Amino acid sequence: MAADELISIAQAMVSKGRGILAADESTPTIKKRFDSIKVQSTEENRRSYRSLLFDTPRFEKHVSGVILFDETLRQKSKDGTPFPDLLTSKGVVPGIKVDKGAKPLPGFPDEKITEGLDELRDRLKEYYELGARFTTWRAVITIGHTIPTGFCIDANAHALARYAALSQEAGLVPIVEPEVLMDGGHTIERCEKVTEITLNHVFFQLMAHRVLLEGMVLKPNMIIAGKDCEEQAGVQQVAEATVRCLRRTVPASVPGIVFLSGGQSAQLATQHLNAMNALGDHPWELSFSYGRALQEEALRAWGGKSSNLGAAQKAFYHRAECVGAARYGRYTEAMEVA
Ligand code: 5MM
Repeated sequence: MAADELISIAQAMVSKGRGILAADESTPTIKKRFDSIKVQSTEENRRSYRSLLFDTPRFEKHVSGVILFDETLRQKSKDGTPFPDLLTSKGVVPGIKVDKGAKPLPGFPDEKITEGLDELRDRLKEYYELGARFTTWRAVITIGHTIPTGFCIDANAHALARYAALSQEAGLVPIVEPEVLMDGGHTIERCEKVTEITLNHVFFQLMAHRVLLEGMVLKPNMIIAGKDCEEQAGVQQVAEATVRCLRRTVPASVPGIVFLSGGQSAQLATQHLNAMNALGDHPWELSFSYGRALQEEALRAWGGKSSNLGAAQKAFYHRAECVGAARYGRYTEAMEVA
């Protein structure tokens, strides 16, 4: 695959004012989301819900790409259009989650390693044929008293780099997602230190595996205190710490950084991104790849009822518009009530 094709896909994914919708919940995760609104997780309900999102009028104004799960990549809209074709026709790049989930790392209690490298080359070939143009692989780093260990960080960084190199070989832009979890009572300072070490290891491995940095996108966590920490930092502190950490670790050749929301509320995830972009010029685009923060309001408005489709699309569009404004540092609280 020519490098210029990878570079132009990566640039489209982080184009100005837009970001990525993470709709790649695996079957157990989407079940949890549906349980929260008391909707059964059947294949048809999952298809209808994703169809609602992808059919939202003008959502492509704020969304540059959508991450799909294997099942969704093979599903169709009501008129029979395969979802990847529908998204492509709207100028939205379809992507696919290719990892097989984070599993216990043997010998390292409470730590995880993401699996899925076996047969990946064959799966990538099929995903490209089905219309995907980018991939994601999520690694999970947990903070505790004696963790993360250097071994766990290294093992995950190595797997991320193997995956990224294989994706580029198949003509697919890899989103490299090392997530330092918000779970726990750790301080914002600890999150910053662990994220800095993690990103350093990840970029060391990416370079060692000869991954084209201009043809990839990074999806990290923001620098934020653990959920159970009593001292939660303000929006400005989170923005400054996150940008500082990224400046120390992410080469300027990477075209864009798309944050995960990681359990933050929709509004807070919007405020944090806005504050980072308001800080001024950065070497990379600072964008979003939110799952829960983009979907939670729409999911609640939908509640599994087709009669609520319009309300759900309105809620989804509104959040996409707010986060789209945050891409320029132009989001205001007034947009929440507008
Ligand atoms: C961290 O999760 C990713 C971003 O979503 P949030 O913005 O809600 O944090 C998300 O893309 C995640 O990778 C998918 O939902 C798949 O997760 P599972 O746990 O099903 O592999």
